[in-house]
Amino acid sequence: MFGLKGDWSLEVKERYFTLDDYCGAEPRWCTGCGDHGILAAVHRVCRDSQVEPEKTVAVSGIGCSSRLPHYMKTYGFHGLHGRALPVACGIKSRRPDLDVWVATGDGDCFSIGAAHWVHAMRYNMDLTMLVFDNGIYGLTKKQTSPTTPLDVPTNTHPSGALLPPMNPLTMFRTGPIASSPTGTSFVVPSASSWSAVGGANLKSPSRVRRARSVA
Ligand SMILES: Cc1ncc(C[n+]2csc(CCOP(=O)(O)OP(=O)(O)O)c2C)c(N)n1
Ligand code: SF4
Repeated sequence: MFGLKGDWSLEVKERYFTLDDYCGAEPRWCTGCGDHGILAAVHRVCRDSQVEPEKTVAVSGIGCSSRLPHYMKTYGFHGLHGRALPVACGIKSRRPDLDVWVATGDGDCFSIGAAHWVHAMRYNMDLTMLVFDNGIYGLTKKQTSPTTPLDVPTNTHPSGALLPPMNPLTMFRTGPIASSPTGTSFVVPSASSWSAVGGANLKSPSRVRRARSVA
């Protein structure tokens, strides 16, 4: 006859997640890239909040910053340039129980993805959007982005940008700029705790922007 053995239990064992439970592949960013600090902060926030890795999704567009989903041991979607937010909103609308992170660059978000960004703000879903703002197109090696300062020569504007840089914080609902790894550790947890689109514009120095213009 069938029967439950005395030592069987249907209770789920309590789990404690360490940083290793959130760390994915070895990052391929350049040594000294500011993106390393942002990734470390994201791992720490996940560990501190003890959100289940299987209930976490990292979504991105295209760019150096958009490699983040590969570096998370969670679900992930590395999408198309500028299109991280529509994918993230789609996931969140069907699965509101998931913790959704969006990694995007200043080019990805404020240039090609500008329209999506505005409408994601209108939908105002409970997700965390991190803009890795290095003021340049990093992956494609130094073209002007919407946040490139006027005096920075680039491949597309060797004499400096034509337009003054936009200030994304005038369009976010809230969120301070972090300019150092210490600041990043402060801003990323606050962005992730907002019950709306928690947006953080994170200064992330790129080696490409410091490199001599190759125009
Ligand atoms: C539709 C489309 N247009 C252009 C590109 C080329 N492209 C890839 S990444 C990128 C810009 C990346 O800059 P940013 O979003 O600031 O990210 P970063 O690499 O600096 O982190 C561009 C123009 C592309 N992949 N797809
Ligand atoms: S090119 Fe710039 S943004 Fe890309 S990994 Fe290197 S330092 Fe980082």
